[in-house]
Amino acid sequence: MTDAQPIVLLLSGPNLNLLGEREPAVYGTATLDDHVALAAATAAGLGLSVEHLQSNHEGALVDAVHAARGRCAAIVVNPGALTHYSWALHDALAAFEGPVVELHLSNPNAREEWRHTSVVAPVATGAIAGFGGDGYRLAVEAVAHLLGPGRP
Ligand code: CA2
Repeated sequence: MTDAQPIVLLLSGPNLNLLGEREPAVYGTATLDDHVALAAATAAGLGLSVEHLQSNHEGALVDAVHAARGRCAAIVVNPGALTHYSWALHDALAAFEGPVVELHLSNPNAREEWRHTSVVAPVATGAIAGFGGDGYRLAVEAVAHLLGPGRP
């Protein structure tokens, strides 16, 4: 019998369910399902599994972070616009014991001024931004490196 694979919780914030339908010039033509499939395939190749939740509700994302404590090995989070103002998500992520990778399709620092602040960044292990859908692969690879060879 093999040990269960460590779980990477992938969280997607508000409006990311609309990917592929609008704003292709900024966010590309792939859907969120496409991105989740890439993350899951990357994880499988690295001996990890992915659980995904998309929500347009801040509290649902906070609840998911709480439920990940002691259960998931790492979190990859694209908080959407919550990135820029959700101190509730900041506090929840601060209480998570494993690595946290902040992920963005676009590069918020190259966009409007209000996107330059991330309240998630101070509680993230690191961030991947501006690589489009490839970021989902990069984020899972970063998690695998962070968990290391003797990962949980
Ligand atoms: O670049 C990213 O991944 C963002 O997290 C996307 C957020 C934005 O508020 C952040 O500043 C950067 C917005 C996600 C909304 O996605 C849409 C997709 C299609 C149509 C409309 C919105």
